[in-house]
Amino acid sequence: SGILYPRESESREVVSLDGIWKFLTSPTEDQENGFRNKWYSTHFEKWIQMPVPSSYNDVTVNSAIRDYVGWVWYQHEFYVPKRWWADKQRVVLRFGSVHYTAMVWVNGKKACEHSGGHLPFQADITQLLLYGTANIVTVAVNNTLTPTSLPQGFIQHPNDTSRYPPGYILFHHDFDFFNYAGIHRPVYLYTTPQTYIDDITVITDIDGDVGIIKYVVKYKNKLMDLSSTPLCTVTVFAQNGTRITSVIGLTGKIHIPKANFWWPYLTSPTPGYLYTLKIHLNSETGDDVYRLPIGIRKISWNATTFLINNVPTHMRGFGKHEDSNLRGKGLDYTLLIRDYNLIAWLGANAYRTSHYPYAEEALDMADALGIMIIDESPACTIDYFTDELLQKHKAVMTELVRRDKNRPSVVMWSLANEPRSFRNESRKYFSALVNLTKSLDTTRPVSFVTSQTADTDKAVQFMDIICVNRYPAWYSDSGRTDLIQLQVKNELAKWHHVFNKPVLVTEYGAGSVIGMHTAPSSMWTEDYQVVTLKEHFKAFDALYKEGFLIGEMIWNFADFATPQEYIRPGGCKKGLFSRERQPKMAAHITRWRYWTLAQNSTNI
Ligand code: E9O
Repeated sequence: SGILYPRESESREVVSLDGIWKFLTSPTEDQENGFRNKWYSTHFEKWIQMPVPSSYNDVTVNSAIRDYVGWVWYQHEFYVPKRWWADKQRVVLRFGSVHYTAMVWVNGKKACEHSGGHLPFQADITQLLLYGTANIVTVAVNNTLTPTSLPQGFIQHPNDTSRYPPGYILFHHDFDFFNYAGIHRPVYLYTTPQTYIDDITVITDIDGDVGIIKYVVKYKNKLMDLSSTPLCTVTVFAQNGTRITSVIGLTGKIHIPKANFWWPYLTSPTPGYLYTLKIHLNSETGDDVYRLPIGIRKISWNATTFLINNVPTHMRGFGKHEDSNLRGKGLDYTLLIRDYNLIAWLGANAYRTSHYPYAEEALDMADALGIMIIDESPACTIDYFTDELLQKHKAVMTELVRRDKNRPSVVMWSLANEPRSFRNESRKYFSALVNLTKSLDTTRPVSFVTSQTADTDKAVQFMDIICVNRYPAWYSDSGRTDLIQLQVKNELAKWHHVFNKPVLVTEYGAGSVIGMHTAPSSMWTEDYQVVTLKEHFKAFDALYKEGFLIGEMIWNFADFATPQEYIRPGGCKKGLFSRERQPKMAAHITRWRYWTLAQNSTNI
């Protein structure tokens, strides 16, 4: 089945279930309590209030909730119009994401379950609903990560009773961001008719100034058998709403003469140009209409260059996180728009969804503004490569491509961040994963992000583009900013010469505590972060002349929360912006550089 974003139309209604839900945690030592006592079949007796969407961790003042590991429970009451039943509507309950494992009941009956904290899931709940009285939805959420989850996490039960009370749980993971949990993204109810558009796949291409749209529409039919195939009409509208052309058929190819192509930010006066594809399905059970925004563009690459619409393109950007004060990883529209305002202010044209798939609402903005996205799976820092993990990883890539395949902003798939790809087992593992991903999508490059070296990495050979994280003068040769140029130039050149592929720097940078200054610069000051970036800029300029560097991404867009550790002064401080999204000195020099690069680029 498909997982189209819920959109209102003349045949579909969308109702948001976001708001304040009831919330409680299971007793730490009795995780089965809620299941045994069927908390999903009655109103919660005791609860606190919890916003949805949001992480639950930082909303209260209780460290037991912030640091909770195990099952928490959410509950909410809602009504649906009686006419949905009368009109024989199919009703779907859809979660944008719940971290990490979720079980959902509607009126005491199991509706669905899902594991994986960053991708949508849904269930047809038509038969579970009560039409004319209150409905209750209950969601049990478990944030525990295991050796076979993506990302991996590890639970320990220490048995040294002189240091830990009996039953004490220690939880750790090898990635540095806080494992926020809860109902992180919007919850929607939406309706469709009995025969409905289930999925749409769009692939675009260009030929001179002609845009080519190839599409496939899949429909499903709920109850009775249809005696004839539904009629599918596809109409293309320009961004200003003008109707351009219509074709008929569940699959087809549309030519748009003198098309407005989708261009990255600052390479055209109309970056992120979107057409609308209106799909109209007419069957004996009625009409279904779905409107999909699409961008017409072509991606290509060779041994040195990455091209959008046949124009060599450099990425200027950073890695990000879904992270903010109080909300944790919960979607927040104010934060979302603030971030895109800052991205535009910087003159950036790209970012990586480090280290998991981001909210669909965030990618909508990238589509519309022309921000290129490296769409990353949640496989951060995987250490052990087992068959079981590979099966999970394949399933996640399948879900990710299914969700994001039609997005013009998504220009590359990232299978993982910093896996231990010096291990021999990583060879077979990633070769299988690359093959799977390429079988799902032939139009985008597939890669992963390595922190190994050209000599030790066993899996980078399967990737289309070499993505490297490097921290000279921070994690190695700390304090020695005078070495940055030499090391960056030599290292990146080596990657290219060994593998004969384009190279992208996906992480570099330094931590700075906002407001801290020294002269000469020293680690953790804003001055040091500025010097670190400037030295990299000089190295990159030299490498652009050699022709194989396709972009630069700073770690990180903004400061973010980490577990409490003595090496982290209140979180990761490598942000260009503070966690409150105010600029550090480094943001200003990055802005100067990115606008200069944009103006010098050949395709402006
Ligand atoms: C992943 C990112 O999420 N990369 C880490 C970042 C960090 O600062 C983290 O926030 O912890 C850096 C990995 C460093 C790899 C460089 C290897 C060179 C060592 C000699």
